[in-house]
Amino acid sequence: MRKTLLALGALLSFSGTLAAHDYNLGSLHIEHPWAMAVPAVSPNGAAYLVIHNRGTDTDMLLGADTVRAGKTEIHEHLHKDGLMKMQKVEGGVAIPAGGQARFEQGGYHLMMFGLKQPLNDGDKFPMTLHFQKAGDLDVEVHVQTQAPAVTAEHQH
Ligand SMILES: [Cu+2]
Repeated sequence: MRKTLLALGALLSFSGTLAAHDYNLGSLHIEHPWAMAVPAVSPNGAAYLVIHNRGTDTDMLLGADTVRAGKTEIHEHLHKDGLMKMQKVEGGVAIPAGGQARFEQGGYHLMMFGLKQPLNDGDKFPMTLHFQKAGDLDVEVHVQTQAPAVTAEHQH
């Protein structure tokens, strides 16, 4: 607990705000890529982010890559026959013009298979996002133990 408080204090004094980070690529705005911390024995992990499209054309997230894992796939969670299962999304996820695509727990996620190092709280690692129209974007994924809070600015 003491360690957590110290870490939080360091973050607050560094940025003066919550440690959210975001990116712009053309008319796309990519909000806080993050991954859930997993136990060291876990071979796989999942990354999340929200993509806003401020343009007038639909774009697609086709996939992602990271050196941290052997393979990264877009997945979605489905409720089927009373069970929660996940499956690979073929063809990518649309980011509608004026809209957003949300990758969050219980929905779309970037599934990382064959982690080369455990995902420990506080880690940061690079990931490349592949968009159909906007091209590639390198982002930094922050490993954390809780989903980021949805801020008022982003509730739209
Ligand atoms: Cu998955």
